[in-house]
Amino acid sequence: MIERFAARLDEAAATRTPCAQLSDGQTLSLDDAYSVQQALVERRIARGERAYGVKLGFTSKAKAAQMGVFDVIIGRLTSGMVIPDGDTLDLAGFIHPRAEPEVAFRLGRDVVPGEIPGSDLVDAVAPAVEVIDSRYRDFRFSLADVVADNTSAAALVLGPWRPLGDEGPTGLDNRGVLLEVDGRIAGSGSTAAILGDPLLAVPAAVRMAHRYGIPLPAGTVLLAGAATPAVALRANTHVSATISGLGRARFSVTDGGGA
Ligand code: 0L1
Ligand code: MG
Repeated sequence: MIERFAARLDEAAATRTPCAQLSDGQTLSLDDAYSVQQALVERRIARGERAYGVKLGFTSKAKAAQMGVFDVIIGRLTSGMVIPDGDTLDLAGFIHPRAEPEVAFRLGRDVVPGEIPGSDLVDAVAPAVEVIDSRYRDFRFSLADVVADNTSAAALVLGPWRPLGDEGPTGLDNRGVLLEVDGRIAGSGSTAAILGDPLLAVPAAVRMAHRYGIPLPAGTVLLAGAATPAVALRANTHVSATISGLGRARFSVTDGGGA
């Protein structure tokens, strides 16, 4: 069942054809869903991608309440998902992608299995955009479905890194966040929407990674969660996320014909 479900999601992504939810007509446990996620990521690795990082979902109280969930979920980022800052995303590679502004952290050392991390674990912070793209029809899913679908992970853009601790006197817990499309505000909020303080994503990610056997070596990138609702991407637009005091991550969107 695990391999069959992973194949269905993999094919949906490869053919840009959304599929039915895995939980339609049958029970999918959360543990099985994480096994499907693992099998899905292994398919990407087998095709030559590298493990790049992890991401958290449902870190905002509003989104978690909407889904009726009480804990974060974890997904995996691979090298093929990375779009260089300022580069282009081609809509032809996605089904119905949406962008959300995030804070990214980089781990400065390996996480030892079972450890409870201290503040020395993170060495850098950056503004980021995550592109999510559900492989399910109409972006509709149960909790287990979205976990199996690697938490809708599809692409990411990172702005400039800066050493953690060098981001000014005010901490990261209430920074202004702007998501702009063609210079117009598409979303605005505060980093407080990410677990109350995006730094709390670090122990949360370590806890989830331990639970599901995900290695966290030095250099792992962690997307901490969205600070505003995600916006649907349209062709021939320019998207940017700005986090006050951290800077900006940006990209252009084409439909294959150039922006
Ligand atoms: O990164 C996210 O917050 C996505 C979590 C999965 C739910 C969704 O696709 O909206
Ligand atoms: Mg996200």
